[in-house]
Amino acid sequence: MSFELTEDQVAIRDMALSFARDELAPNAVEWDQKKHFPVETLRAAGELGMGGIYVAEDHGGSALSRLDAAVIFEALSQGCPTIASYISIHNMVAGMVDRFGTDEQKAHWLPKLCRMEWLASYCLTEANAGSDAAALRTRAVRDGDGYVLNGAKQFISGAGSSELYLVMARTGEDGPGGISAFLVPRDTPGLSFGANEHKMGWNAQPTRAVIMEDARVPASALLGQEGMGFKFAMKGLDGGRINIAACSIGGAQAALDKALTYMSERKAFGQTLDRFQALQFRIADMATELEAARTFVHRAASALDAGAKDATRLCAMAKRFATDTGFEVANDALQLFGGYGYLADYGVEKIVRDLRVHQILEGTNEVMRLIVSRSEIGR
Ligand code: FAD
Ligand code: 2MC
Repeated sequence: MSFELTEDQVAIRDMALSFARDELAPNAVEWDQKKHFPVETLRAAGELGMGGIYVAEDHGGSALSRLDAAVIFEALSQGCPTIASYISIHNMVAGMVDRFGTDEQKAHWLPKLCRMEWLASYCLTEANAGSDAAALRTRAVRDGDGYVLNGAKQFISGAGSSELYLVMARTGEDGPGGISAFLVPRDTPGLSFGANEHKMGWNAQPTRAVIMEDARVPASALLGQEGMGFKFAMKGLDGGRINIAACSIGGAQAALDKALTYMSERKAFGQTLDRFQALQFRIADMATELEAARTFVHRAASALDAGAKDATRLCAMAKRFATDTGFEVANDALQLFGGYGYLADYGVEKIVRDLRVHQILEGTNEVMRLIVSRSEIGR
Protein backbone atom coordinates (compact mmCIF):
# COMPACT_ATOMS: atom_id res chain seq x y z
CA MET A 1 0.00 0.00 0.00
CA SER A 2 1.37 3.40 -1.00
CA PHE A 3 0.05 6.77 0.06
CA GLU A 4 2.20 8.64 -2.46
CA LEU A 5 1.01 9.65 -5.90
CA THR A 6 2.96 7.96 -8.69
CA GLU A 7 5.01 10.02 -11.15
CA ASP A 8 2.21 9.68 -13.70
CA GLN A 9 -0.38 10.85 -11.19
CA VAL A 10 1.74 13.86 -10.29
CA ALA A 11 1.98 14.72 -14.01
CA ILE A 12 -1.80 14.35 -14.48
CA ARG A 13 -2.48 16.44 -11.38
CA ASP A 14 -0.12 19.19 -12.56
CA MET A 15 -1.78 19.25 -15.98
CA ALA A 16 -5.22 19.63 -14.35
CA LEU A 17 -3.88 22.23 -11.91
CA SER A 18 -2.49 24.38 -14.73
CA PHE A 19 -5.79 24.12 -16.59
CA ALA A 20 -7.59 25.16 -13.37
CA ARG A 21 -5.18 28.03 -12.78
CA ASP A 22 -5.09 29.36 -16.36
CA GLU A 23 -8.57 28.60 -17.73
CA LEU A 24 -10.95 28.30 -14.77
CA ALA A 25 -9.82 30.41 -11.80
CA PRO A 26 -9.50 33.76 -13.65
CA ASN A 27 -13.10 33.47 -14.91
CA ALA A 28 -14.86 31.64 -12.08
CA VAL A 29 -16.41 34.64 -10.31
CA GLU A 30 -17.60 36.24 -13.56
CA TRP A 31 -19.14 32.97 -14.82
CA ASP A 32 -20.94 32.65 -11.50
CA GLN A 33 -22.27 36.21 -11.65
CA LYS A 34 -23.31 35.99 -15.31
CA LYS A 35 -24.59 32.41 -14.98
CA HIS A 36 -22.42 31.56 -17.96
CA PHE A 37 -21.85 27.91 -18.89
CA PRO A 38 -18.41 28.00 -20.58
CA VAL A 39 -18.89 25.34 -23.24
CA GLU A 40 -15.74 26.38 -25.14
CA THR A 41 -13.66 25.90 -21.98
CA LEU A 42 -15.21 22.46 -21.53
CA ARG A 43 -14.14 21.61 -25.09
CA ALA A 44 -10.60 22.65 -24.17
CA ALA A 45 -10.79 20.28 -21.17
CA GLY A 46 -11.96 17.58 -23.61
CA GLU A 47 -8.90 18.20 -25.78
CA LEU A 48 -6.76 17.42 -22.73
CA GLY A 49 -8.50 14.06 -22.25
CA MET A 50 -10.80 15.09 -19.42
CA GLY A 51 -14.08 14.15 -21.16
CA GLY A 52 -13.58 10.39 -20.93
CA ILE A 53 -11.23 10.01 -18.01
CA TYR A 54 -12.07 6.35 -17.33
CA VAL A 55 -13.32 5.48 -20.81
CA ALA A 56 -11.23 2.90 -22.71
CA GLU A 57 -8.72 4.23 -25.23
CA ASP A 58 -10.29 2.47 -28.23
CA HIS A 59 -13.18 4.97 -28.14
CA GLY A 60 -11.07 8.03 -27.44
CA GLY A 61 -10.97 7.79 -23.65
CA SER A 62 -8.02 8.34 -21.33
CA ALA A 63 -8.35 4.89 -19.65
CA LEU A 64 -7.35 6.23 -16.26
CA SER A 65 -8.34 4.88 -12.85
CA ARG A 66 -10.88 6.20 -10.33
CA LEU A 67 -7.98 7.27 -8.17
CA ASP A 68 -6.51 9.25 -11.10
CA ALA A 69 -9.95 10.81 -11.59
CA ALA A 70 -10.12 11.86 -7.93
CA VAL A 71 -6.73 13.54 -8.31
CA ILE A 72 -7.94 15.34 -11.47
CA PHE A 73 -11.24 16.53 -9.96
CA GLU A 74 -9.58 17.87 -6.85
CA ALA A 75 -7.16 19.84 -9.05
CA LEU A 76 -9.86 21.17 -11.41
CA SER A 77 -12.02 22.21 -8.49
CA GLN A 78 -9.26 24.45 -7.21
CA GLY A 79 -10.08 26.63 -10.23
CA CYS A 80 -13.88 26.33 -10.10
CA PRO A 81 -15.93 23.70 -8.22
CA THR A 82 -18.95 24.24 -10.47
CA ILE A 83 -17.14 23.46 -13.71
CA ALA A 84 -15.14 20.61 -12.16
CA SER A 85 -18.40 19.07 -10.91
CA TYR A 86 -20.08 19.37 -14.28
CA ILE A 87 -17.08 17.62 -15.89
CA SER A 88 -17.53 14.93 -13.25
CA ILE A 89 -21.19 14.39 -14.19
CA HIS A 90 -20.28 14.28 -17.88
CA ASN A 91 -17.64 11.65 -17.07
CA MET A 92 -20.13 9.63 -15.04
CA VAL A 93 -22.36 9.32 -18.12
CA ALA A 94 -19.47 8.65 -20.52
CA GLY A 95 -18.17 5.99 -18.14
CA MET A 96 -21.59 4.31 -18.00
CA VAL A 97 -21.88 4.21 -21.80
CA ASP A 98 -18.41 2.65 -21.94
CA ARG A 99 -19.18 0.12 -19.21
CA PHE A 100 -22.71 -0.94 -20.13
CA GLY A 101 -23.17 0.07 -23.79
CA THR A 102 -23.09 -2.00 -26.97
CA ASP A 103 -20.27 -1.59 -29.50
CA GLU A 104 -22.63 0.50 -31.65
CA GLN A 105 -23.62 2.77 -28.75
CA LYS A 106 -19.99 3.24 -27.77
CA ALA A 107 -18.89 3.96 -31.34
CA HIS A 108 -21.68 6.50 -31.76
CA TRP A 109 -21.43 8.39 -28.48
CA LEU A 110 -17.99 8.03 -26.97
CA PRO A 111 -15.54 9.71 -29.38
CA LYS A 112 -17.43 13.03 -29.26
CA LEU A 113 -18.21 12.73 -25.54
CA CYS A 114 -14.54 12.14 -24.78
CA ARG A 115 -13.60 15.31 -26.68
CA MET A 116 -16.51 17.09 -24.97
CA GLU A 117 -17.71 18.08 -28.41
CA TRP A 118 -20.95 16.58 -27.09
CA LEU A 119 -21.90 17.06 -23.45
CA ALA A 120 -23.89 14.62 -21.33
CA SER A 121 -26.49 14.80 -18.55
CA TYR A 122 -27.50 12.18 -15.99
CA CYS A 123 -31.27 12.08 -15.46
CA LEU A 124 -32.45 10.19 -12.37
CA THR A 125 -34.22 12.66 -10.04
CA GLU A 126 -37.90 13.50 -10.40
CA ALA A 127 -40.11 15.95 -8.51
CA ASN A 128 -41.41 13.12 -6.32
CA ALA A 129 -38.41 10.82 -6.46
CA GLY A 130 -35.19 12.36 -5.14
CA SER A 131 -33.64 10.37 -2.31
CA ASP A 132 -36.13 7.59 -2.99
CA ALA A 133 -34.91 7.28 -6.55
CA ALA A 134 -36.49 3.87 -7.13
CA ALA A 135 -39.92 5.54 -6.84
CA LEU A 136 -39.39 7.28 -10.19
CA ARG A 137 -42.41 7.41 -12.52
CA THR A 138 -41.10 8.40 -15.93
CA ARG A 139 -42.34 5.62 -18.19
CA ALA A 140 -40.86 4.04 -21.28
CA VAL A 141 -43.37 1.90 -23.16
CA ARG A 142 -42.27 -0.49 -25.87
CA ASP A 143 -43.93 0.43 -29.15
CA GLY A 144 -42.95 -1.42 -32.33
CA ASP A 145 -39.24 -0.97 -32.92
CA GLY A 146 -38.79 1.64 -30.21
CA TYR A 147 -39.86 3.07 -26.85
CA VAL A 148 -42.07 6.04 -26.07
CA LEU A 149 -41.01 8.03 -22.99
CA ASN A 150 -43.29 10.18 -20.85
CA GLY A 151 -42.37 12.00 -17.64
CA ALA A 152 -40.19 14.78 -16.26
CA LYS A 153 -36.75 14.77 -14.66
CA GLN A 154 -35.99 17.48 -12.12
CA PHE A 155 -32.71 19.34 -11.37
CA ILE A 156 -30.78 18.06 -14.39
CA SER A 157 -27.27 19.50 -14.61
CA GLY A 158 -26.25 20.62 -18.07
CA ALA A 159 -29.79 20.18 -19.43
CA GLY A 160 -30.45 22.14 -22.59
CA SER A 161 -26.74 22.25 -23.46
CA SER A 162 -26.09 18.52 -23.40
CA GLU A 163 -26.41 16.38 -26.48
CA LEU A 164 -26.94 13.13 -24.54
CA TYR A 165 -29.47 12.48 -21.73
CA LEU A 166 -29.00 9.23 -19.84
CA VAL A 167 -32.59 8.76 -18.64
CA MET A 168 -33.71 6.25 -16.02
CA ALA A 169 -37.32 5.28 -16.82
CA ARG A 170 -39.79 2.61 -15.79
CA THR A 171 -40.38 -0.22 -18.22
CA GLY A 172 -41.71 -2.72 -15.68
CA GLU A 173 -43.08 -3.13 -12.18
CA ASP A 174 -42.81 -0.67 -9.26
CA GLY A 175 -39.48 -0.51 -7.43
CA PRO A 176 -35.86 -0.70 -8.61
CA GLY A 177 -36.29 -3.87 -10.69
CA GLY A 178 -38.70 -2.16 -13.11
CA ILE A 179 -36.27 0.58 -14.14
CA SER A 180 -34.29 0.76 -17.41
CA ALA A 181 -31.74 3.24 -18.73
CA PHE A 182 -31.98 5.01 -22.10
CA LEU A 183 -29.59 7.09 -24.19
CA VAL A 184 -31.76 9.96 -25.38
CA PRO A 185 -30.34 12.47 -27.90
CA ARG A 186 -31.19 16.16 -27.55
CA ASP A 187 -33.02 16.34 -30.88
CA THR A 188 -35.53 13.61 -29.93
CA PRO A 189 -39.02 14.89 -30.83
CA GLY A 190 -41.03 15.33 -27.61
CA LEU A 191 -37.96 16.20 -25.50
CA SER A 192 -37.94 19.71 -24.01
CA PHE A 193 -36.37 21.62 -21.13
CA GLY A 194 -37.62 23.73 -18.23
CA ALA A 195 -36.29 27.16 -17.26
CA ASN A 196 -32.78 27.48 -15.82
CA GLU A 197 -33.25 27.28 -12.03
CA HIS A 198 -32.17 30.21 -9.81
CA LYS A 199 -29.67 28.67 -7.41
CA MET A 200 -27.51 29.50 -4.39
CA GLY A 201 -24.38 28.24 -6.15
CA TRP A 202 -23.32 26.12 -9.14
CA ASN A 203 -24.39 29.11 -11.22
CA ALA A 204 -21.90 28.47 -14.03
CA GLN A 205 -23.83 25.40 -15.12
CA PRO A 206 -27.50 25.19 -16.03
CA THR A 207 -29.97 23.14 -13.97
CA ARG A 208 -33.25 22.45 -15.75
CA ALA A 209 -36.11 20.00 -15.87
CA VAL A 210 -35.96 17.52 -18.74
CA ILE A 211 -39.47 16.90 -20.03
CA MET A 212 -40.50 13.94 -22.15
CA GLU A 213 -43.87 14.02 -23.92
CA ASP A 214 -44.29 11.02 -26.20
CA ALA A 215 -40.54 11.18 -26.82
CA ARG A 216 -39.77 8.31 -29.13
CA VAL A 217 -36.38 6.60 -29.21
CA PRO A 218 -35.34 3.50 -31.16
CA ALA A 219 -34.94 0.21 -29.28
CA SER A 220 -31.18 0.66 -29.75
CA ALA A 221 -31.34 3.54 -27.21
CA LEU A 222 -31.81 1.02 -24.37
CA LEU A 223 -28.63 0.69 -22.29
CA GLY A 224 -28.04 -2.96 -21.36
CA GLN A 225 -31.21 -4.94 -20.69
CA GLU A 226 -34.62 -3.88 -19.44
CA GLY A 227 -34.69 -3.82 -15.62
CA MET A 228 -30.97 -3.05 -15.24
CA GLY A 229 -31.35 0.75 -15.12
CA PHE A 230 -31.38 1.22 -11.36
CA LYS A 231 -28.26 -0.86 -10.85
CA PHE A 232 -26.47 1.01 -13.64
CA ALA A 233 -27.57 4.31 -12.06
CA MET A 234 -26.20 3.26 -8.65
CA LYS A 235 -22.95 1.93 -10.10
CA GLY A 236 -22.45 5.22 -11.92
CA LEU A 237 -23.09 7.13 -8.71
CA ASP A 238 -20.50 5.16 -6.72
CA GLY A 239 -17.81 6.80 -8.84
CA GLY A 240 -19.70 10.09 -9.16
CA ARG A 241 -19.77 10.41 -5.38
CA ILE A 242 -15.99 10.01 -5.22
CA ASN A 243 -15.59 12.75 -7.83
CA ILE A 244 -17.94 15.15 -6.03
CA ALA A 245 -16.06 14.43 -2.80
CA ALA A 246 -12.78 15.28 -4.56
CA CYS A 247 -14.35 18.50 -5.89
CA SER A 248 -15.21 19.50 -2.31
CA ILE A 249 -11.62 18.96 -1.23
CA GLY A 250 -10.28 21.00 -4.16
CA GLY A 251 -12.68 23.89 -3.54
CA ALA A 252 -11.87 23.91 0.17
CA GLN A 253 -8.12 23.75 -0.53
CA ALA A 254 -8.45 26.82 -2.77
CA ALA A 255 -10.36 28.66 -0.03
CA LEU A 256 -7.71 27.72 2.53
CA ASP A 257 -4.91 28.89 0.21
CA LYS A 258 -6.69 32.22 -0.34
CA ALA A 259 -7.10 32.61 3.43
CA LEU A 260 -3.40 31.93 4.05
CA THR A 261 -2.38 34.64 1.57
CA TYR A 262 -4.88 37.08 3.05
CA MET A 263 -3.78 36.39 6.62
CA SER A 264 -0.15 37.05 5.73
CA GLU A 265 -1.12 40.56 4.52
CA ARG A 266 -4.02 41.71 6.67
CA LYS A 267 -3.10 43.40 9.93
CA ALA A 268 -5.05 43.78 13.17
CA PHE A 269 -3.80 44.83 16.60
CA GLY A 270 -0.38 45.65 15.11
CA GLN A 271 0.38 42.30 13.49
CA THR A 272 -0.66 40.19 10.56
CA LEU A 273 -3.52 37.78 11.18
CA ASP A 274 -1.29 34.74 10.77
CA ARG A 275 0.56 35.72 13.98
CA PHE A 276 -2.49 35.00 16.19
CA GLN A 277 -2.16 31.54 17.66
CA ALA A 278 -5.93 31.00 17.80
CA LEU A 279 -6.01 31.48 14.02
CA GLN A 280 -2.86 29.40 13.48
CA PHE A 281 -4.58 26.53 15.30
CA ARG A 282 -7.68 26.99 13.16
CA ILE A 283 -5.47 26.72 10.06
CA ALA A 284 -3.85 23.58 11.50
CA ASP A 285 -7.27 21.97 11.98
CA MET A 286 -8.48 22.95 8.50
CA ALA A 287 -5.35 21.50 6.87
CA THR A 288 -5.57 18.33 8.99
CA GLU A 289 -9.24 17.73 8.20
CA LEU A 290 -8.67 18.26 4.49
CA GLU A 291 -5.76 15.81 4.54
CA ALA A 292 -7.93 13.22 6.31
CA ALA A 293 -10.72 13.71 3.76
CA ARG A 294 -8.26 13.44 0.84
CA THR A 295 -6.74 10.25 2.20
CA PHE A 296 -10.20 8.75 2.68
CA VAL A 297 -11.35 9.71 -0.83
CA HIS A 298 -8.23 8.09 -2.30
CA ARG A 299 -8.91 4.96 -0.24
CA ALA A 300 -12.52 4.75 -1.52
CA ALA A 301 -11.38 5.41 -5.12
CA SER A 302 -8.79 2.64 -4.82
CA ALA A 303 -11.48 0.28 -3.51
CA LEU A 304 -13.60 1.08 -6.55
CA ASP A 305 -10.61 0.48 -8.84
CA ALA A 306 -10.00 -2.88 -7.16
CA GLY A 307 -13.69 -3.86 -7.38
CA ALA A 308 -13.68 -4.35 -3.61
CA LYS A 309 -16.84 -5.78 -2.06
CA ASP A 310 -17.22 -2.81 0.28
CA ALA A 311 -16.56 -0.16 -2.39
CA THR A 312 -20.14 1.24 -2.33
CA ARG A 313 -19.97 1.61 1.45
CA LEU A 314 -16.57 3.34 1.29
CA CYS A 315 -17.72 5.67 -1.51
CA ALA A 316 -20.77 6.70 0.57
CA MET A 317 -18.60 7.22 3.68
CA ALA A 318 -16.04 9.26 1.75
CA LYS A 319 -18.72 11.36 0.03
CA ARG A 320 -20.36 12.21 3.35
CA PHE A 321 -17.10 12.91 5.12
CA ALA A 322 -15.34 14.90 2.39
CA THR A 323 -18.33 17.04 1.39
CA ASP A 324 -19.07 17.93 5.03
CA THR A 325 -15.38 18.65 5.65
CA GLY A 326 -15.01 20.65 2.43
CA PHE A 327 -17.96 22.86 3.30
CA GLU A 328 -16.77 23.45 6.87
CA VAL A 329 -13.23 24.29 5.78
CA ALA A 330 -14.43 26.72 3.08
CA ASN A 331 -16.81 28.35 5.56
CA ASP A 332 -13.99 28.70 8.11
CA ALA A 333 -11.83 30.28 5.40
CA LEU A 334 -14.57 32.83 4.76
CA GLN A 335 -14.58 33.69 8.49
CA LEU A 336 -10.82 34.35 8.37
CA PHE A 337 -11.43 37.06 5.76
CA GLY A 338 -13.78 38.92 8.10
CA GLY A 339 -16.25 41.12 6.22
CA TYR A 340 -14.23 40.85 3.01
CA GLY A 341 -14.98 37.15 2.85
CA TYR A 342 -18.63 38.03 2.41
CA LEU A 343 -17.88 40.13 -0.68
CA ALA A 344 -17.89 38.52 -4.09
CA ASP A 345 -14.49 40.01 -5.08
CA TYR A 346 -12.40 37.55 -3.07
CA GLY A 347 -14.08 34.46 -4.50
CA VAL A 348 -14.44 32.70 -1.15
CA GLU A 349 -18.19 33.16 -0.67
CA LYS A 350 -18.66 31.62 -4.13
CA ILE A 351 -16.72 28.53 -3.07
CA VAL A 352 -18.88 28.22 0.07
CA ARG A 353 -22.06 28.50 -2.01
CA ASP A 354 -20.76 25.97 -4.54
CA LEU A 355 -19.70 23.41 -1.96
CA ARG A 356 -22.96 23.61 0.00
CA VAL A 357 -24.81 21.64 -2.65
CA HIS A 358 -22.28 18.79 -2.59
CA GLN A 359 -23.88 17.82 0.73
CA ILE A 360 -27.20 17.46 -1.11
CA LEU A 361 -26.68 16.11 -4.61
CA GLU A 362 -25.44 12.76 -5.91
CA GLY A 363 -27.28 11.41 -2.85
CA THR A 364 -27.80 13.60 0.22
CA ASN A 365 -25.48 13.05 3.14
CA GLU A 366 -28.44 11.50 4.98
CA VAL A 367 -28.72 8.96 2.15
CA MET A 368 -24.97 8.32 2.50
CA ARG A 369 -25.61 7.54 6.19
CA LEU A 370 -28.47 5.27 5.14
CA ILE A 371 -26.15 3.31 2.83
CA VAL A 372 -23.46 3.05 5.51
CA SER A 373 -25.85 2.14 8.34
CA ARG A 374 -27.47 -0.58 6.21
CA SER A 375 -24.04 -2.10 5.67
CA GLU A 376 -23.18 -1.81 9.37
CA ILE A 377 -26.39 -3.05 10.98
CA GLY A 378 -28.49 -4.40 8.12
CA ARG A 379 -31.89 -2.94 7.24
P1 FAD B 1 -35.67 14.67 -0.72
O1 FAD B 1 -35.39 13.30 -1.16
O2 FAD B 1 -37.07 15.16 -0.75
O3 FAD B 1 -35.06 14.90 0.73
C1 FAD B 1 -35.45 15.97 1.59
C2 FAD B 1 -34.68 15.81 2.91
O4 FAD B 1 -35.07 14.59 3.55
C3 FAD B 1 -33.16 15.71 2.71
O5 FAD B 1 -32.49 16.33 3.77
C4 FAD B 1 -32.92 14.20 2.74
O6 FAD B 1 -31.60 13.88 3.10
C5 FAD B 1 -33.92 13.77 3.79
N1 FAD B 1 -34.29 12.36 3.63
C6 FAD B 1 -34.94 11.77 2.60
N2 FAD B 1 -35.05 10.45 2.81
C7 FAD B 1 -34.46 10.20 4.01
C8 FAD B 1 -34.25 9.02 4.80
N3 FAD B 1 -34.65 7.81 4.38
N4 FAD B 1 -33.61 9.14 5.98
C9 FAD B 1 -33.18 10.35 6.42
N5 FAD B 1 -33.34 11.50 5.71
C10 FAD B 1 -33.97 11.42 4.53
N6 FAD B 1 -30.31 14.84 -10.04
C11 FAD B 1 -30.08 14.17 -11.19
O7 FAD B 1 -30.64 13.09 -11.42
N7 FAD B 1 -29.21 14.65 -12.12
C12 FAD B 1 -28.56 15.81 -11.95
O8 FAD B 1 -27.77 16.22 -12.82
C13 FAD B 1 -28.79 16.55 -10.75
N8 FAD B 1 -28.17 17.75 -10.55
C14 FAD B 1 -28.51 18.51 -9.47
C15 FAD B 1 -28.00 19.82 -9.36
C16 FAD B 1 -28.40 20.63 -8.31
C17 FAD B 1 -27.89 22.02 -8.23
C18 FAD B 1 -29.29 20.13 -7.31
C19 FAD B 1 -29.72 20.97 -6.16
C20 FAD B 1 -29.77 18.83 -7.41
C21 FAD B 1 -29.40 18.02 -8.49
N9 FAD B 1 -29.93 16.73 -8.66
C22 FAD B 1 -29.70 16.03 -9.80
C23 FAD B 1 -30.92 16.23 -7.71
C24 FAD B 1 -30.32 15.75 -6.39
O9 FAD B 1 -29.69 14.52 -6.57
C25 FAD B 1 -31.48 15.64 -5.37
O10 FAD B 1 -31.85 16.96 -5.05
C26 FAD B 1 -31.09 14.85 -4.15
O11 FAD B 1 -30.85 13.50 -4.46
C27 FAD B 1 -32.15 14.93 -3.05
O12 FAD B 1 -33.44 14.70 -3.51
P2 FAD B 1 -34.62 15.75 -3.16
O13 FAD B 1 -34.13 17.10 -3.52
O14 FAD B 1 -35.87 15.27 -3.79
O15 FAD B 1 -34.77 15.69 -1.59
N1 2MC C 1 -24.13 -0.83 -7.00
C1 2MC C 1 -24.76 -1.89 -7.56
N2 2MC C 1 -26.03 -2.24 -7.23
C2 2MC C 1 -26.66 -1.50 -6.30
C3 2MC C 1 -26.06 -0.38 -5.67
C4 2MC C 1 -24.72 -0.07 -6.06
N3 2MC C 1 -24.08 0.98 -5.52
N4 2MC C 1 -26.92 0.15 -4.81
C5 2MC C 1 -28.04 -0.59 -4.86
N5 2MC C 1 -27.88 -1.58 -5.77
C6 2MC C 1 -28.83 -2.65 -6.12
C7 2MC C 1 -29.18 -3.45 -4.87
O1 2MC C 1 -28.22 -4.49 -4.66
C8 2MC C 1 -30.54 -3.99 -5.20
O2 2MC C 1 -30.40 -5.10 -6.07
P1 2MC C 1 -31.23 -6.48 -5.81
O3 2MC C 1 -32.68 -6.06 -5.94
O4 2MC C 1 -30.75 -7.37 -6.89
O5 2MC C 1 -30.89 -6.88 -4.44
C9 2MC C 1 -31.17 -2.84 -6.01
O6 2MC C 1 -30.07 -2.06 -6.53
C10 2MC C 1 -32.05 -1.94 -5.17
O7 2MC C 1 -31.26 -1.44 -4.11
P2 2MC C 1 -31.88 -1.00 -2.73
O8 2MC C 1 -32.82 -2.06 -2.25
O9 2MC C 1 -30.79 -0.58 -1.83
O10 2MC C 1 -32.78 0.26 -3.21
P3 2MC C 1 -33.52 1.37 -2.37
O11 2MC C 1 -34.76 1.71 -3.07
O12 2MC C 1 -33.60 0.98 -0.93
O13 2MC C 1 -32.58 2.70 -2.55
C11 2MC C 1 -30.77 4.20 -2.19
C12 2MC C 1 -31.26 2.75 -2.29
C13 2MC C 1 -31.48 5.02 -1.14
C14 2MC C 1 -29.30 4.05 -1.81
C15 2MC C 1 -30.89 4.89 -3.57
O14 2MC C 1 -32.25 5.14 -3.89
C16 2MC C 1 -30.13 6.19 -3.64
O15 2MC C 1 -28.91 6.20 -3.87
N6 2MC C 1 -30.82 7.37 -3.46
C17 2MC C 1 -30.21 8.66 -3.68
C18 2MC C 1 -30.43 9.10 -5.10
C19 2MC C 1 -29.26 9.86 -5.64
O16 2MC C 1 -28.14 9.65 -5.25
N7 2MC C 1 -29.53 10.75 -6.57
C20 2MC C 1 -28.50 11.47 -7.22
C21 2MC C 1 -28.98 11.97 -8.53
S1 2MC C 1 -27.64 12.48 -9.57
C22 2MC C 1 -27.12 14.02 -9.02
O17 2MC C 1 -27.49 14.49 -7.99
C23 2MC C 1 -26.16 14.76 -9.85
C24 2MC C 1 -25.74 15.94 -9.49
C25 2MC C 1 -25.68 14.15 -11.10
